[in-house]
Amino acid sequence: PESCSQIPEAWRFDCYPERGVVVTEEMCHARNCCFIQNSQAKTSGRNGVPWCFYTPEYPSYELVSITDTEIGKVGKLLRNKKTYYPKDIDALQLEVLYEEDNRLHVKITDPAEKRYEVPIDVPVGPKTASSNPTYTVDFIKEPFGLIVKRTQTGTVLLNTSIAPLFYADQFLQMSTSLPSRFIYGLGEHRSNFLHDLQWNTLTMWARDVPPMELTNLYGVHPFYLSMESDGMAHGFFMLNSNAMDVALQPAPALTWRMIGGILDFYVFLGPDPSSVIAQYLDVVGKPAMPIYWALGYHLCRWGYKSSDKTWNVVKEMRNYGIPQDVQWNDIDYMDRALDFTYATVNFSTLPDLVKDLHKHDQHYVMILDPGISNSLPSGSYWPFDEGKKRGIFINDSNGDILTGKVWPGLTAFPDFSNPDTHEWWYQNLKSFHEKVPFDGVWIDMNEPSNFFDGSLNGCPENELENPPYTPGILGGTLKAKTVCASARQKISTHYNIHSLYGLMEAKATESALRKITDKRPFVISRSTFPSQGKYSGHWLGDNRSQWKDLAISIPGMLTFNILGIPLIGADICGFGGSTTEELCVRWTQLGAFYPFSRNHNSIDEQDQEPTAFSPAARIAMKEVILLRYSLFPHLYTLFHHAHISGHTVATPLLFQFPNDEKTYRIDKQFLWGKSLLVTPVLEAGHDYVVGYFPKGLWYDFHTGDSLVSSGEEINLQAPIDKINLHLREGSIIPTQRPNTTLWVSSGQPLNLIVSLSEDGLAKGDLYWDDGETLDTYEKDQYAYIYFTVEQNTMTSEVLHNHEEAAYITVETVSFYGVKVEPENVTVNSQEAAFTYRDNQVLTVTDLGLNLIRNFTINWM
Ligand code: MIG
Repeated sequence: PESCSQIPEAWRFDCYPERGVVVTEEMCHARNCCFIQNSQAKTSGRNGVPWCFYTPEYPSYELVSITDTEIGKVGKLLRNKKTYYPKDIDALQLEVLYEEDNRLHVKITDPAEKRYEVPIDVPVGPKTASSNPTYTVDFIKEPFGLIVKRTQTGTVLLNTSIAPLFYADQFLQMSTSLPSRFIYGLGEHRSNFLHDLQWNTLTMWARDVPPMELTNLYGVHPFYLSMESDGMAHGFFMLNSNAMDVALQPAPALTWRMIGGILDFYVFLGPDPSSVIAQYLDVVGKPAMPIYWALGYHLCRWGYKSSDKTWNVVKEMRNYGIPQDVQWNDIDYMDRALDFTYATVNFSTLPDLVKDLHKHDQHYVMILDPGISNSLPSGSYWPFDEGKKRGIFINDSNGDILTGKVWPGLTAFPDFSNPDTHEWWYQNLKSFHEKVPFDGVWIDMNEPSNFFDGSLNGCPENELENPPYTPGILGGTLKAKTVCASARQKISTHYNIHSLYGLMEAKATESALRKITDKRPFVISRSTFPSQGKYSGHWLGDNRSQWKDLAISIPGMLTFNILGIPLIGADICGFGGSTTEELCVRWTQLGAFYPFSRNHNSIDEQDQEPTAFSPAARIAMKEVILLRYSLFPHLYTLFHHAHISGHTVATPLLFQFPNDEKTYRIDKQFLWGKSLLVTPVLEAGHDYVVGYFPKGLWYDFHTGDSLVSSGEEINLQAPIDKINLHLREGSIIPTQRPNTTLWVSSGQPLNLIVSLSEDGLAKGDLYWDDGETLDTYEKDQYAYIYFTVEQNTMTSEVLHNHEEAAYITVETVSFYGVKVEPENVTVNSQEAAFTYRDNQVLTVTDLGLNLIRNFTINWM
């Protein structure tokens, strides 16, 4: 019809999203859609303007009733024309829940038959509607649509009426307009921090593959943050774990396309970006408080051929005085790649190595893969024998244990959706811990990864393996490099819970470690799902030793921070390929500011530990790791705020400057918390770096020199041994004299760094506890100190006291931006020693102030 051509290209919603087909007019008309061919060829991932798109009057659901409930509305939706996918669910129930002033929850379900729902704990909403919602919800009857607006501004945050709603057994589709082109989140993908809306489809289905653009990767996070045009922000979370596409188009608009489950989503109203994240994490769970040494420097590689080789690396690090908290081993340590074993010949000294690490206040983490060998003589491998007996493995659709293949050869996969599996996993970990007293666990290959597609015997032909629509999954099928979709697990088919494998394994590992060590568990997982931050951190997977991988690690790190997994980093110096000395120095400088800082390398690549390079490179690396260690009190405090308030640790600039649109694309710089700006060198051969400084006063962290920005790019010197760090005006950062382990370092005196605002104000804080006891905040076993400066007076106020802080003293305080040289400085009214430099830095020294007592410092 003529109306087709009137639909602007950007607003054409794809009626034929199937991959690998060239749509013809005939095929399109069979779906009753508009067909307009354009020059762009349709290819996977980036489709271009669709040739086949919905007509404005395309049949959808009709809202036939809507009534008020205590907490919102309940409605009934009916469809009277079939879609082109089988098993439409013709009658749906709509529930609109006004849960909080800043949180709307909507659920669309099949009232006739219970469908699969994601088994993560979300808050049970209140019984009554929030009293002052910041949103309004309007309903369009026919075709059904939902419009959510921000009351204050009238901005439309969600409008599902722009394309038809689908709700078939294996195809659910909902589109919405977006208020701007600024959208973030939607992991896990390799992309810039700001997503591209140019016909960009992000597919989600957990997958083991070295990160590349436009493919589904290890984790699945159907959450986005969107900036509105006035600096306000909102978030949207689709609580669904089935394979899906999220199609972005320049309208701007977004389409969710899922192959199962229900429509269950939340809108978070912020209105600032940090509040959006906190509200999201109220639903899925805030991140765990890490054990202190998790924030140290970690060394790992695939290909340490023996425990002695591993041990030598540790010894060399010690000899050079390079900080190291944790040594890791990859699968090399295992006997024939079998979980819960160690190679008796090459790794015979492993238990001694671990004891030696402990003696030096260092820690040990080893890898575990989910695949459990199923082909050893019966009676010789407890994990399989016992697992089989207890029925804890994933079964194929016939009910037999599914056979896959991973490093140990043919394997079975534990079904972590079964509580019995958690008990079995714990018993395995516990008995291994008796032999090798490891401190944390690295869980890899948990997409789950399988060297076969499906299983040794392939997969059956059925509607789970070959759904009517398959999202743009790498490999084209659900079973690609994983287990069969129709495999059976305790709570559902693998089809539904595939992307939860890493989450469930992390949960089992976390709870096992709690029982074994009675300390905060340290778990790093490759595959992740919303709520993961409660149980583990994550690393960005198999990157390469290339400059572009260095740069792209920042958006990865920022994205996981907004997804509630702040314990995140990339393999420092790169995993695959061979690094160069310059790249590795620059990567160590950036990596010193990853919340999770680990150098990791692939097998057969050249060594890349800091000890493997020239003295100059080694010293540059040592310096920046020491810098990280000196910032530990601040970093630890940031994790505390992440844990209790859902803040980010590594923060996108736009979070602090939402009214400065220039920050919306920035992902080559980032903040720690609210005020420490990191501007790393990301290119080869550069001894300078251009960074953007939002309007205001900034200070060079190292020198205290001030810099006034009008909101501009500034060219900074960056010789090979320097990382640029700037402190925003108005903050106070606790630092500490560093040492080679955090155990020693975290007992050292503090040096507070104060950056005065134009009006001479500043504030900051410190959270302090013993670093490893579970739930110290919840159990009141912590100290919390608040620092402020006004009118030339700094006050340290102990808001919550605990003896742990009694071991710490404040030794020096440096004030940046003291405009007039003081004549006199007093500490608790007593005269004190100080120095003043002509770059306006006042340093008060020899303080020896106990952290558990309030104090004041005044200058005149
Ligand atoms: O198939 O354990 O991402 O960090 O070194 C490769 C060996 C399996 C993939 C992980 C990588 C690890 C490697 N593993």
